[in-house]
Amino acid sequence: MTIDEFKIEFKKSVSQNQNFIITIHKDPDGDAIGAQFALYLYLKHFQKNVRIFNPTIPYSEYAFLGLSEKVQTSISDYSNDIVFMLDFNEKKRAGEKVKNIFENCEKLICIDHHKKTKDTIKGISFIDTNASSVCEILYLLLKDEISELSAKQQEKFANCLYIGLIYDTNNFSNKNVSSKTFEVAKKLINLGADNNLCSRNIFENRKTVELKLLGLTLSTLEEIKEKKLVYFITTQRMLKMCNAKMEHTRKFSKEVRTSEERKVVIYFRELDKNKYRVALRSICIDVRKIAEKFGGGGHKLAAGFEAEMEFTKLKSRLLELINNERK
Ligand SMILES: [Mn+2]
Repeated sequence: MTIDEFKIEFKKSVSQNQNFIITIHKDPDGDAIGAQFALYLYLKHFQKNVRIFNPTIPYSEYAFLGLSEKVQTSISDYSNDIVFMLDFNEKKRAGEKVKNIFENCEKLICIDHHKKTKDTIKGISFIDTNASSVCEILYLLLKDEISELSAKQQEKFANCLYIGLIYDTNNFSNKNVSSKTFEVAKKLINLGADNNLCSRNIFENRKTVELKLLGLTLSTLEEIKEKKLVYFITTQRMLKMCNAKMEHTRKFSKEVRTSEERKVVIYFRELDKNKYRVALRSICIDVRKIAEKFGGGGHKLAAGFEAEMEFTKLKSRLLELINNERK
């Protein structure tokens, strides 16, 4: 389906229905939240009943958008609603709470840029894996009517979508950036998006406690030179020392990038005694295959999993699998 064909379907669904719920995946990122908020503003403009559902309240860096208080963490009576799935197309990624909503709502509309999974969507789905972000898709989908919004609302809308763009492209530096991404960015700036305000809130306004914890975490960096592999860890003890929470680590896997010197990067987080969340990054092996062996998943270059195992055992099992994958 082309975006123009989808636009016709989308507009039909919007004009024929009154009730909408917008859902995103668990551990939501800037693209998911930006898209969710922007679509909320759009539907509200047409006097629709719109509910924003997230399993958790958005992190404080999104507070400046002024929409976090609209988020509901539980929802009942949804049988007459059109439910949007933004930034994911595998239903289980939204978590347990949403299962019934997906089963019993009026219709689902999925808008995503991830690889299509086997899940069937009861409704319509538009997936463009060439798009940098869902926010890029949403701009192209909604742009015709944006000028109808008040100047203030247009600015808000533009900031929401701009956040998705910078988050998923790592400030326009990732491979997923195309000339279209820059065209959309230009239009959003013209609508009033504030690039400095967005990137300060998303990338720079980090809590001091987070930086202290990052210092301790990076001090654990170990290198296996001949394998061009590094690993590092955040432990429960470090959290206590810094009076920090595990959520403060959610950007840490980005801190040690892969390079010619570090072809494989492993980041361990101790969730509990003998329980770890592991992030894998590589430019030479398919780390999704390894994550899948532990019941996890992800992409070829970036994947993750959780494991209940003693640390040294987990580490040696993982190094063994990585070695095998390299052969
Ligand atoms: Mn995304």
